[in-house]
Amino acid sequence: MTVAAVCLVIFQITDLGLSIYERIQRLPAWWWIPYLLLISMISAAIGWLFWKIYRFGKSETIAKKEEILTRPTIDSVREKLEDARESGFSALAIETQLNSIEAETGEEPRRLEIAFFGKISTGKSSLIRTIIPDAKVEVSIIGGSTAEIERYQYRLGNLDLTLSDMPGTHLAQSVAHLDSELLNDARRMHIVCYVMDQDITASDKESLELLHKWNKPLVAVLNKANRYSAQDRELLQAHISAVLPAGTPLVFTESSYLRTVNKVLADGSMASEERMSKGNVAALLQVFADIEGRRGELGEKQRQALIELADETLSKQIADFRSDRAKAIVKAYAQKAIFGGMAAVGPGTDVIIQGYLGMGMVKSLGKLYGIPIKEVDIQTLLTEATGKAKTHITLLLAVAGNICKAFPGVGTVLGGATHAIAYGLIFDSLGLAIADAMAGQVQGQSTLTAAEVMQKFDARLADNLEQRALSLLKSATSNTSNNNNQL
Ligand SMILES: Nc1nc2c(ncn2[C@@H]2O[C@H](COP(=O)(O)OP(=O)(O)OP(=O)(O)O)[C@@H](O)[C@H]2O)c(=O)[nH]1
Ligand SMILES: [Mg+2]
Repeated sequence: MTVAAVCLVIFQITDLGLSIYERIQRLPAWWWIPYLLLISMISAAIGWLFWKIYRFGKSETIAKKEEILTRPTIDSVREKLEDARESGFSALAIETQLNSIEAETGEEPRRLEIAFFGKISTGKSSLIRTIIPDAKVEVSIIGGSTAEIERYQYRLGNLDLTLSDMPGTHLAQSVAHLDSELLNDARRMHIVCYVMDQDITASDKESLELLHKWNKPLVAVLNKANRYSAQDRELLQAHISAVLPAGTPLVFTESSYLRTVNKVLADGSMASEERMSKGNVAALLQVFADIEGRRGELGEKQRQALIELADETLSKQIADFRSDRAKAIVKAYAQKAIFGGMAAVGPGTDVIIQGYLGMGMVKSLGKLYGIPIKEVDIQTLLTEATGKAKTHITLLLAVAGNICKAFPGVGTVLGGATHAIAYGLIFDSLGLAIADAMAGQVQGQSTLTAAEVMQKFDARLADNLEQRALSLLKSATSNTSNNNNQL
């Protein structure tokens, strides 16, 4: 049936096309050439329109991805700070940091700071002592000898370098256990020498990938190379180079270290003696010498790293600030809901949730998170929340009833206390769910969906209810007595 219909349509179109073609042939060229041109232009325009509609969603997602990948700039960090300031946030330390980063714009760094970073006991301190023999560097067979970053000044040709001896990334099995402060310290330096003393491990790779993701110029160092035969070195060279982030040079070094030498004395007896081995850091020094011409680029990368660190610290501080404020807002509204519940003529969740209280809470949270939500969307959200709350109301009333029984005086202090506490729990759950959903949104854009909020609301309505009801009741009664005292 369908095939027949399709064939019929094709025949009709062909028939129409042929009859038009026949008639056009009979017309003079001055008539049919512009006519065909017009038809092609209209078809091209329609085709282009369809293409645009088809590409619309896709190009937007690509644009969004690019936006996410764009690295922050001083201006974007300032803008973020400005937006958060509108809800009462301030971060003087970050502003000072931004000012000092800005003050150094365009200048090539006179001194380059190189971090000696890596797992415990790989020989970071020994390497520095080999490069600068007079330096008083703490070296120990027991890991953890370097507890804080120690800085040593070193001049190589025309280059002024600061070699920074970092504490070993202690027994970390993975980056998740790494001291993030330590990683951030490494991130602030111009170059990171990642020191290993064996084949590259999974945690080495994780650290290196993280540093590479931050665009940090890296040098991989395989120290204690004297422990390996020429053949093993070749295998290590091939294996490590294959997994290093692109463009990372790998050098083999041997630091000078205290070794025990046994010798035969003149009387034939044996004696052991401790001697400092010579070490060999020539390959590493060569890499350092080669960076002379890269000062500008290294300075720029370090500046960018500082901006990114400031941006991350700021985002974290803003998130903490908003989370604290959101909790305070939700708590205040939950208390208002308790008093609203007591004042209500008859128990009914709709009046309270969909009334000015619910509206006020969502608006306050939206303002705090810089998420614009239309009034109609708030209404939809609150209607859905009311429906959801109704499905939980029996349980909520039971929990609230138990709490009231445990505090017999409450019934007299708070009339209709059971319903009031249940309302308080609903507001507390809804507010925290909205705040949680808003915290995951991109500033200034509203992609907040009622479904997402309802999912979180559902979880909150079943979470630790007794404890939360108790704390709501305590703060409500203390507020009541405060109010009474004030009267
Ligand atoms: N065989 C050999 N041993 C070395 C070499 N370099 C360092 N060592 C020994 O490795 C041990 C640890 O050296 P450190 O320089 O303290 O290592 P580190 O990486 O600074 O250690 P932490 O600061 O504790 O993380 C010491 O016993 C050194 O003597 C080397 O090239 N070859
Ligand atoms: Mg050390």
